[in-house]
Amino acid sequence: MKFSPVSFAVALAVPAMVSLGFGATSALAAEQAPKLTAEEMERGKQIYFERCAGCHGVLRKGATGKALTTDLTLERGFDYLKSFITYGSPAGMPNWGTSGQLSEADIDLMAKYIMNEPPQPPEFGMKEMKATWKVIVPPEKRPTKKMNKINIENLFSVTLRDAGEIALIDGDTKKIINIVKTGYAVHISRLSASGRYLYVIGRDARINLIDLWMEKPDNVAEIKIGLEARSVETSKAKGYEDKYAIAGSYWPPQYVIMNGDTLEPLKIASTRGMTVDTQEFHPEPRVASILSSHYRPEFVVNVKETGQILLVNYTDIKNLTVTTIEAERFLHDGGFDSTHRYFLVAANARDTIAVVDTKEGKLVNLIKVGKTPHPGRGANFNHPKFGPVWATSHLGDESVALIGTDPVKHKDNAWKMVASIPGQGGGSLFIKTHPKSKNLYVDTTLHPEGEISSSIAVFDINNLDKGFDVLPIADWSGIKDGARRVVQPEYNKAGDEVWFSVWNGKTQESAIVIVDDKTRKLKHVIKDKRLVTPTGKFNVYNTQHDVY
Ligand code: DHE
Repeated sequence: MKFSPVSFAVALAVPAMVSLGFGATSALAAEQAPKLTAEEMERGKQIYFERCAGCHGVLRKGATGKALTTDLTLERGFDYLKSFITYGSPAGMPNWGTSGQLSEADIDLMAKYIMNEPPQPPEFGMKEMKATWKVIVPPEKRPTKKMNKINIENLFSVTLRDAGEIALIDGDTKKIINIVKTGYAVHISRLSASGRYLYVIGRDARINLIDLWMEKPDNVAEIKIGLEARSVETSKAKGYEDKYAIAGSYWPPQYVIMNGDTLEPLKIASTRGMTVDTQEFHPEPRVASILSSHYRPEFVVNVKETGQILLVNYTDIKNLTVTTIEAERFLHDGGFDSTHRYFLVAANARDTIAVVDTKEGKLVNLIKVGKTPHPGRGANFNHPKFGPVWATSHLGDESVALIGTDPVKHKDNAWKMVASIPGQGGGSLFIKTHPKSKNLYVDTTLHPEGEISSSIAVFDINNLDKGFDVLPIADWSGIKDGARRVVQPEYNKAGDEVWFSVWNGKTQESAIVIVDDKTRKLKHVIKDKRLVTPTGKFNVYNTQHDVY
């Protein structure tokens, strides 16, 4: 199979074309648009949610993908839209037809569907959340001490994207401990401050709370906090350990603070508001990444379309104090520097990294990097010349950008791009190192060439100018068929091995390949028919302590 699409839309590489007004002329659209039956509308809605909304937005106003409002789609017309969906574009639209992911009939339907006004999805408030909230094992019935012999700190929570599950894998024995049913296409896993509770959020905004102290770790509570979501995090400040969880949604555009051990929803706040640049109202500013400050009792909430970074103080959630930082539009993913004081986040469609001082609660700088930065949580290391740096790779070009992060001993390098080094290619999603490692790994998951998307570039941190070695991870897995995309390096707790997903189609074999960090040689391959489409992997200790 050729480069195959992820609903991602590589379209993250496309500069945003956002029209802020509501779709042109609903009445005109209704007249001109091809008619669809109620059943066809339903199917179109489902496909749009699963494949398109992540990049183009529920209201189709565009962000990381282009706007698809009816003023634009009606003008383009059916044939143009159909061929665009079928073949994709070099700028990043996946080739849904030629990759075999959508049938011709579905593509016909989708071309017609997007010429019709988007149905306005319903709001999702306290009543709706409470109706979905289930406490499966109440806190008083849970273990009072760890009931298993698992080395929890070296456990991995692995997203099984298309199965609607996660796999809990023992990092020491490499054995699957449990497969837990979750929401649709889980996005991330996060840990409570103590490391006992694991929170998992699906794209359908369902959160599962898993208790790692149980004999066999499993779900103890769940809730749906909206219709579409990507982020969840927990309170980490002293005195608030394991107390609160927060989740942000793409639709409705809002975040919710919950009880940490039951997921009971306590407070919902909308993110609708004004954009930081043109100061216009935006009806769908989605919540992208959320981090938990190590310096103050605050959540750092990144609002994509408005470009605001909200510092949400959770000491008094009845009288919520929120510091609104004007950053840059199209905020997406990011992480802390090595001291955990500064937070660096990609405003991807603006080719910018925004830096926030979480101790002072202020914007430090906006730094131009390469085309469409996509750091995941980024990579921190000590550069022999520039001192402590944080690095990001890019979706839109092959560069790896290094930003100086030490304003005390390396003042001249701080909050600047101090170097940009060439990697294997564009289409990179994640970059990773570990405080104990001398290696920097950069994936190229969405690169159009199979050889590049199925391998990893690894740099020697002390000799970055020397270039990189290529590790043929997918070949090492022994899997011959499929796109075999290699995605998201993740270290074990000790920092001496790195786990990579070999991500294939739902009906194909996938694997996890483990590399010995010191020798860069293959150490182990995990294969199991239950490992359906593994993508993100979250080591408990590293996720709990923001080690990256
Ligand atoms: Fe992600 C993180 C959004 C597609 C794997 N992804 C994130 C975060 C956001 C986000 C906002 C940060 C969460 C946080 O830190 O709180 N991702 C989106 C999208 O909107 C997008 C582009 C399209 C979509 O429809 O979802 C998208 N993401 C993907 C994928 O297709 C990936 C590669 C495979 C998958 O499982 O869906 C994918 N995203 C990930 C992973 C992380 C992530 C593994 C966490 C990285 C980490 O190290 O923390």
